[in-house]
Amino acid sequence: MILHNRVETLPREDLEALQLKRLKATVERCYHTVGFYHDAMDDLGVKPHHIKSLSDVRLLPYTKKEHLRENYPFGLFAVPTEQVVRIHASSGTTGKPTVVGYTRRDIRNWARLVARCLAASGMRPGDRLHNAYGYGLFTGGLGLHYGGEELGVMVTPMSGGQTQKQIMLLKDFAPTAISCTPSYALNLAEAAEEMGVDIRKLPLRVGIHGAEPWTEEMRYELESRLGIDCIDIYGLSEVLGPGVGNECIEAKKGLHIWEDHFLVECVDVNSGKPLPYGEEGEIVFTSLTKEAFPVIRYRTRDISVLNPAPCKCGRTHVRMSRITGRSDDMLIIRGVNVFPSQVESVLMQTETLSPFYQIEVFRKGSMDTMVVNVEASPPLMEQPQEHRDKVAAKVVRDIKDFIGVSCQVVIKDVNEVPRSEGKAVRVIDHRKG
Ligand code: DLL
Repeated sequence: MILHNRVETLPREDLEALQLKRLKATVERCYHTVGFYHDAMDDLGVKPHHIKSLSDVRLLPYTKKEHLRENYPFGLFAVPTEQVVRIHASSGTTGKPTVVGYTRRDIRNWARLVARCLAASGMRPGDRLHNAYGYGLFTGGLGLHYGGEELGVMVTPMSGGQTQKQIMLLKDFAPTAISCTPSYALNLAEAAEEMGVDIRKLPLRVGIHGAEPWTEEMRYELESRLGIDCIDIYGLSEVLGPGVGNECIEAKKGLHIWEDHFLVECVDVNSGKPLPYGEEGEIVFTSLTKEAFPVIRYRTRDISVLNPAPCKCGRTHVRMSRITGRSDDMLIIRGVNVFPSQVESVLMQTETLSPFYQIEVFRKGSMDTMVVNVEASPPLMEQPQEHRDKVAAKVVRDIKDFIGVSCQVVIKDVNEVPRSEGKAVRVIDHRKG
């Protein structure tokens, strides 16, 4: 195992003692410095001294995205803005973005955490990282950038877009690792093939992919087309940015949450009731070390399962399964809950289809219709329409069997589904006007 920090293999007892010490300090500070937390705790009649064990976190109020919006832009900062050295913000498709801040120490901790992610992904000092996450308000670009430098790797700050230039630099700079969203990795794979560049023959060894849901099937696709190990990295700007958790290359089975910096819970999406390990629910984080923007019980809306079983890599930190999706991205089609990742799974098991897809949802009268647009693979393109219709009918059946919803499947020609340069837009919901 390539370990970047001994804390990753601490016995649980010691790790939990460290968490408790940090939790008490965080709650104390939030209560006394952030009006929102002070009022929310007073409303529940809970004081910092009530936190005596880790499970007492359940006494604390939840924080939700709307609370960030209500306190826009700096209302939840726990330090004076003079101590804030960096701001990031969520893309916020509607209304105001959510703003987060970092002190100098937060930036250092963040870099160290991302360095741990890169090390867990199999990287080591001396590697070269081609960083194709977007730079700017989005945390992906700068997050991976500082983490790479912290680990001691040569970082190319490529950002997203300029796909052909990316391929040229992948050839010329000979990076051993690439970081980008899985959907952009697929876009790059396709572009390289079109340009006659075989990425599998380049020194590239590992891909660090996250910022959007993706499936095991997508991992196999990327690994075989790029000839690399593809590793899942997780995070969200409200809690840190990338680097809250990462898979280990040894197991590639769930993301180790860096529990020395975050207390993680899984709760029922509707009732908010804490769930035992192994049950699927919404992931909730409390930050344990953040200075400028600590969060208490932040409801991520990300759906997953926590697994405390020991991992073959030797890390003792709990693992979170691949995110199925966000509760707010879940489509309800005639009463059936559908995550785009479930549709992805089915499509990617159909060999004659290419992995480029987009889902549209329409409402006609009171009837919801889900249309799955997916591109044909080149061999299918050569076949008569009749053959395509047969493939489409099979996918309709498979989606009905595996997900339980009836839908329409439209098989498109190459390049008819938009290519992603960052987070893919998987769903266009025409019901939302
Ligand atoms: O996406 C941070 C990030 C950048 C993570 C680069 C990984 C790599 P936000 O823009 O705030 O931050 O979006 C956070 O993206 O709540 C999840 O819904 C989703 N997400 C992030 N990582 C994963 C992942 C960044 N590995 C939101 N799998 C989160 C599935 C992910 N979804």
